[in-house]
Amino acid sequence: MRILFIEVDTAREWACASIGPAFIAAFLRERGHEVSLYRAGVDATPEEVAASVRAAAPDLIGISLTTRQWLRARELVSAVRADTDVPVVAGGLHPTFSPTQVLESPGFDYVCLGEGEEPMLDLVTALESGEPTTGIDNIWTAGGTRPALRAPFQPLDDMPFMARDMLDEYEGCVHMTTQRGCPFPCTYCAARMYNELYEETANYGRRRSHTSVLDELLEIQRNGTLAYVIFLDDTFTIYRRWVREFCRVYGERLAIPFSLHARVETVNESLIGELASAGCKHITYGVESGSLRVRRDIMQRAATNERIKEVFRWTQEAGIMVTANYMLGIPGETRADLQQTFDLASELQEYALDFGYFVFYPYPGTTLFRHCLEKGYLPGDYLEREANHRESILALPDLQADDIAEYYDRFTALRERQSLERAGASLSDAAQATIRESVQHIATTG
Ligand code: B12
Ligand code: SF4
Repeated sequence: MRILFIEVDTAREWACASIGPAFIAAFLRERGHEVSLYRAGVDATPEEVAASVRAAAPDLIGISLTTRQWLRARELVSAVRADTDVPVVAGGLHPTFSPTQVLESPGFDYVCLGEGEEPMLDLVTALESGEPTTGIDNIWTAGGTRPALRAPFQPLDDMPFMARDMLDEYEGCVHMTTQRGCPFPCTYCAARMYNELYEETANYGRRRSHTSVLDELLEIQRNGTLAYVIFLDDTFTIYRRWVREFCRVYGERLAIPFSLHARVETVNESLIGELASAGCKHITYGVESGSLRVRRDIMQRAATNERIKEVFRWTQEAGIMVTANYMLGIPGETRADLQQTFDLASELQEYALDFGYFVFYPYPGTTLFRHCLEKGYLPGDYLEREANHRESILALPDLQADDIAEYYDRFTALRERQSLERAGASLSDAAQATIRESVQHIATTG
């Protein structure tokens, strides 16, 4: 069967396409199906997308969605289905946690809840053989009832390597996942909601063996260029024993520069040293708030500011670049908390190469989404509003939208100052203006 995945771009600067379809494509191709990707760039009109899909002549259309992609996807699918009868199946975080919203929209025939490889194979097999598509675990048919869930795929080593042509990678800069799931309880996080989804079946958290990870990377190296590895795992540094052994084998056999995401609680000075020796060049840490109260009591992240500073210092001393991420406008936060976040960010500038700052958006399924719904913080038309990290959609009792906007601007100015300082005062006024403009661009697209 011929399956076409549509990637719904919502910004120009995201280099890679969604990861889920690359796994599903590999899984389906192993079983003889044809899978391709059509990337709906930000400038493509619904009519152009519909025409491209028609030209590809698929038997089934797949679409992977985060909440950010939802509104544009809804428009595109509606246009595509006005033009063709080919069924559409949506999967990913947004359809998993807002399935009825997706299934009630014109053109969506199926939603896949949770992991998609095996359900998608069953759906494709049923469609191909003309069998009914009802009763497939994880696949919710429009007009039908919520399906049962099958247990997550085990062991991950048996999963084929991602189909890299589906990712739009270039120049040997590759994306890798070594695990699925994150054991931490952050209340704003959509990724961890898979743990709850799968609570009744089996543990969602699984990790590949070192051999499997190395084999994939060595295969990429044999077939082309391997210049840089981006580990996408939510928290690469969980299970220190796994990480230590990884550093040993990766350092010996590859030592290609790589980056990863970590939490300050999961690392210590010696582990950071081992990561540096293996080739780690960049770590992104979530700081999120400068207020311990907000982090501990609202976000369920208990690390102290002292711990954060210590880990940033160790990382910098090991020669690894650090990026810090912050959040503004969390329910329960006050202006004084925002000031503490800004103060901590200013202090951490000494160690952090760069930072990201995001206005809180309540993702469906998360603890904080449910809290916002119960407390009436969400506007009545929230389903029709774009999910962005620039301005708050919430009506919060302790914080005005203006406060959040003011601090957002202060973060933008801090980042601009930092870029200018790093670029050096020796640059011309015109060059400095260009840097200011690009920083502004990043700040207004996040
Ligand atoms: C890599 C990544 C990216 C990449 C690629 C995006 C992607 N969706 O893969 C890039 C850099 C583009 C990106 C960007 C953003 N991201 Co991001 N990203 C991730 C990250 C860290 C890992 C994704 C991953 O590796 N998944 C591994 C695969 C195996 O899992 P999966 O994606 O869930 O796919 C499986 C199933 O969902 C299902 N499935 C998925 N698609 C489909 C489609 C079909 C047809 C079927 C049947 C099944 C199916 O099958 C897959 C295989 O089992 C996740 C965190 C996470 N763990 O999910 C955040 C995450 C997806 N990102 C998030 C966010 C918020 C963003 C941004 C808005 C960031 C920003 N501040 O601007 C943008 C928006 C994305 C966009 N395109 O518009 C949120 C999404 C929350 C939500 N409910 O929407 C997440 C969950 C982070 C979080 N902690 O909350 N991101
Ligand atoms: S550590 Fe990251 S991925 Fe894990 S629950 Fe917290 S925010 Fe989500």
